[in-house]
Amino acid sequence: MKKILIATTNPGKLKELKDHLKEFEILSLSDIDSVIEEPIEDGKTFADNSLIKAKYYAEKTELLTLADDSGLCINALDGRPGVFSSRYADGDYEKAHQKLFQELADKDDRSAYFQSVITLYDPENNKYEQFEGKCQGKILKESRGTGGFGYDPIFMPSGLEKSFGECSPEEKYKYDHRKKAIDKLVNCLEK
Ligand code: ITT
Repeated sequence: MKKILIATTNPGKLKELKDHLKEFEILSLSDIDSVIEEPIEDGKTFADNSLIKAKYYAEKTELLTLADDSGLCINALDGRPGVFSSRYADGDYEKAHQKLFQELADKDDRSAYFQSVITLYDPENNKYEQFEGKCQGKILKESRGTGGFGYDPIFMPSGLEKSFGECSPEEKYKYDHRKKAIDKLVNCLEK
């Protein structure tokens, strides 16, 4: 069975990625003996930051490593918070939701999308592949539900009449960006 390190410090992402990769032997950062300092994510795009993380942890651990860089892009805010989604929240998502409601208060266009770029980095051959997934939808006027993580309670995907925060994990996986990227990765590994 292929062994893959999922290099994320985000427990919500880790849970979802584990759900999608049941046929692989999965390690997470907590399974690594030494504590590894987090890399600096100074890329301009999701693809840049995804590669920075995957390469960094792969070289530190010498394991086949998967990293996800993702975020919420809001059209009326020129794609913000985008690659800064985690930094925009700074650990307080309740506050981040309220800040976004304020920023969107005078905007008619509430369309937005989640994007994920997953990198699988092989340190033995210094090779990597990237896989992308997007989920279109809109930002609600109030938080709904307590499921998921991050921006899930304020995002309603196109085709559903509820927020990701109101969805079961299985419902979210029918629509979400990360599952789309993972499907492409699994397809590639099976070939
Ligand atoms: P790692 O870099 O260690 O993986 P992180 O949380 O900092 O953890 P990112 O830099 O990729 O990861 O930031 C992703 C941000 O986008 C973070 O604020 C998430 O909460 C948010 N996000 C990404 N996917 C999401 C999803 O499916 N539902 C809700 N929020 C999501």
